[in-house]
Amino acid sequence: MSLEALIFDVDGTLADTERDGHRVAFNRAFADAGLDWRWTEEHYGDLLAISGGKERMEFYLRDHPINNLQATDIKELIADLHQRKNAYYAAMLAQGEIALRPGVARLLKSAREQNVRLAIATTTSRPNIEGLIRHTLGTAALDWFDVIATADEVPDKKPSPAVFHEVLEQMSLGAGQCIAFEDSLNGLKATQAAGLPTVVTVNDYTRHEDFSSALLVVDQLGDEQHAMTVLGGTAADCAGDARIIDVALLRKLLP
Ligand code: XBP
Ligand code: MG
Repeated sequence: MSLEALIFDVDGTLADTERDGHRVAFNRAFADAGLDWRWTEEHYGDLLAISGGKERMEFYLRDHPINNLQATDIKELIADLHQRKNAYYAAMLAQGEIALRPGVARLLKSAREQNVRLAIATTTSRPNIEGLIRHTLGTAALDWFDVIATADEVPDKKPSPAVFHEVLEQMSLGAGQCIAFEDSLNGLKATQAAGLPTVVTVNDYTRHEDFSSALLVVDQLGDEQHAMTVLGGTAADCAGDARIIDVALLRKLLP
């Protein structure tokens, strides 16, 4: 099958947004709201098993109940905290505090040059992904993506494949014509449920997860300064001693 499109996850894949981005912003929102909640780097790693910032807070609230909070107020509280969190996160993006991972800009640009289409499939909110692209690649880069599907349009979050189904439908492509990029097990479960061959770029929060059924597992996409290390995957042998993931290698990997 010929390679027509690359579909990227955002958090943890395009950029390491979680530990020093969303987590810090959540803690600032909690402090603003007068809550004594504080998510440490380590505990946040466990909380990432829950996809979606609102769902993550709802999950945490179950073990950290707030006195006199009525069930009907919970939704309002979570929405307020999430809005505050995203405002702090947007400010961090605008300050240039969050960079793309090595090789991401390179691969996006070379895919475009070779007429391989681009899309984004994420469980984060639309302003978060648009802010990330705008403040790393520039506003014009938003047009590089044929589809940007977010939790705002697809509330059914990973590991549900819904967001990938949405992307494939909007692009009029079959799963076998695309390669997805993910960093987490929830992400891989979602891509595989949609039938998408997947390259996993692990990060510190996810490198212990079992990605053996992915097409390729690497520590990063790699660039001139940072050669990637192949960690596993069903097509690991095809990668040979490649230093970076480029379109030629992706074409070779595609089953
Ligand atoms: C990312 C998420 C998001 C972010 C925070 O998962 O689960 O919840 O942590 O963003 P993925 P929001 O990388 O699989 O897309 O607060 O907007 O949910
Ligand atoms: Mg992710």
